[in-house]
Parts: sequence; C-alpha cells; structure tokens
Amino acid sequence: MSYTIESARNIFSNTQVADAVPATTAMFAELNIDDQLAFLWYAYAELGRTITPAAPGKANLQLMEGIFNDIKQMSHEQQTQLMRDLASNADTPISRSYAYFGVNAKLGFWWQLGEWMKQGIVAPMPAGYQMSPQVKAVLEAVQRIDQSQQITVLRNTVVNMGFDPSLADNKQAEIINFKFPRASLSPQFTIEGVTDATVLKYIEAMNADNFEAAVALFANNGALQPPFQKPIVGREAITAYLRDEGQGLVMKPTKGVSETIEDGYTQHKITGTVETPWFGGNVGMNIAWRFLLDPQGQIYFVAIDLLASPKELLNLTRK
Ligand code: EQ3
Repeated sequence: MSYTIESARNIFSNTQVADAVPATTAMFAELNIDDQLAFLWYAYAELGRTITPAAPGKANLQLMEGIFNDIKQMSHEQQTQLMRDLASNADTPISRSYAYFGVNAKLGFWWQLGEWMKQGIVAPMPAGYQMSPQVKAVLEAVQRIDQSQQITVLRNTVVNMGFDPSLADNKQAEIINFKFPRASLSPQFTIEGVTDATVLKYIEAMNADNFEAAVALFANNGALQPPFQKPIVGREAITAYLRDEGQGLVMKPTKGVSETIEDGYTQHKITGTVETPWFGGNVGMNIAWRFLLDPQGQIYFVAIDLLASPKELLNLTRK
C-alpha cells in the first residue's frame, strides 16, 4: 500500500484532540465586532489573574515603532475604530500592515495595545460597559477550558485579524516577525520508547529554531499538519510556516511508540509538552506528534495535535 497525505492523516486515529478550541473560536466568530473586542479584553484580563505574557522586548517592539507612534497620536475614537477595523478585517493602511506581521508580531502588537489600554494611552473599555449575554456565553465557554487551550483561542483570534493578505496587491511583502532569545543550550531530552534518528533530529532542530535543518528531514512532497489545520505540503511551504509560527517554541517530548508498518514505512507517536516564548514554563501545552516516515526515513507526514487532556499523554495505542 502506498500512502497519500489524506490516508496518512489517519495514523493513530484514536488521538483525542482539544475540540473545545475550534468550538470556542467559532462561538467567538459569531459575535459582533464590538462584542469580539470586549470578549478579548475580559478573556485577557481573566488570564492575567494567574499568568501574563512576557514582554516582547525592546528590539522586537521597535520593528513597529512607526505604527505605534501613529496610534499614540490618535484620539480615543480613532483608536477604537482602528481596533474595530482590525477585528473586522477591513482594508485600511494599518490593517494592511498588520497582515504582514508574523504570528508573534501580531501578538506583540496587541500586547502593546493592551498595556497602553491599562495606562489609558489607548482607549480603554468604556466605563460602565455592560457585557451582552453573547459575550458572557463565550467567556463562560473559555472559563471551562484549561489554560493552554485558552491561550490558543486568544492566539487564533489575533492571528485572524487584519486585512487578508491574499487579497492585497503586494503579495511578496516581507513578513515582520519577532525573534525570542534562546538559552544557548537546547533542552536535553530522551523519548522513552522512541530512538528513531529522524524524529530526534526534528525535535533538536526545532528547539534551536533551525527550521532549514528541520525541513531537510521531510520528503519532497512531505506535509506538516498544525493543530486544527489542514496539512501544509512541500518543503518551501513548510519552511515559510515554521519561520512564522515556530520561533522560540520549546519542545519537551517525553514518551512514544514506534512501529514498522507496510512497505518499509514507520509510524511514531510521541507525546509531551510544548512551551511558547510568551508564557515559558508557566503553560505547558499537551501535544502529540504523529509521524509517518517513508522507507528512506524521511518525514512523509507529521501531525501536531493539541491534546484534549493530560490523560491523553498516556494514549500511545497503535491504531
Ligand atoms: C488588548 C486586548 C486585551 C483587548 C483588545 O480589545 C483585543 C485584544 C486582541 C487584546 C490582546 C490580546 C492579547 C495580547 C493576547 C495574547 C495572547 C498570547 C500571547 C497567546 C499566545 C499563544 C501561543 C500559543 C498557543 C502557541 C502554540 C504553539 C504550538 C502548539 C506549536 C506547535 C508546533 C509544533 C509543536 C511543531 O512541532 C511544528 C510547528 C508547530 C508550530 C505547529
């Protein structure tokens, strides 16, 4: 039997993923624009009761100095309109610039706005704001999920804001992204039950932000499937994706299972935690990597799943 990306998606198909994330993100998308902004403010404040994201660092924030200066000059009404424009994907100059921010730059942009909202430099939530029942319902849904799922919902909403770059004329524009300093030594690790060289090299390369080395492990037509997304196919597309989304992640795989299947293919399921540079060791996301390697030992397919619960870390049954 020869695999297709579609059939590869079904390896270890009994893996339970955190379905509450897309469900809550969909509830959020149903809110009107002002309710979306209000929800984000309250969800962010709620999260901030226990953990707050790390400040992104001066050098990173300087990348958007021009836009920040413009925002500081605006009236509170204009600032509120700017936030509405971003949330509604409107075609405005700032909304277009935002489209060319990488994921971490988008998060950093809102981090700065959030700080300035607290200080009154950017328009805060109106005094006496009354939450609509719809906002309340989404907030309650968010309170029911664990912290790693909450930050994923927040991140998804921020990523989806701004003008859609596929509609812009300047499709080749340079993506502005943040870099996070790494400790000089990547975390040492062994994966109980897995010794496959390709899998170990993948984790090692990702923990050093060495995306070229990680992508060199893929077959030409190989694919990477991020949590809740369709597979990204081909080395070039995977490199672009990892440069945008993989920066500064710390991967801590702990255990796994390997087996040879048909025609020299091997499959490996590894579980462990992944930390984002925003929250460091305070939030460990429970993750599974489901690898399918071709007979040459190259990655034909890898899915990254955000797991439904810590219990899933122990689910290594071969299906
Ligand atoms: C200002 C305020 C509060 C109010 C305003 O009205 C609206 C908004 C938006 C506001 C601001 C909100 C803010 C600042 C939110 C910040 C949220 C943050 C910092 C969230 C960060 C989340 C990061 C996550 C969930 C990262 C997850 C990464 C994963 C799971 C990566 C997995 C991967 C692995 C393991 C691989 O092997 C391959 C690559 C891949 C990337 C898929």
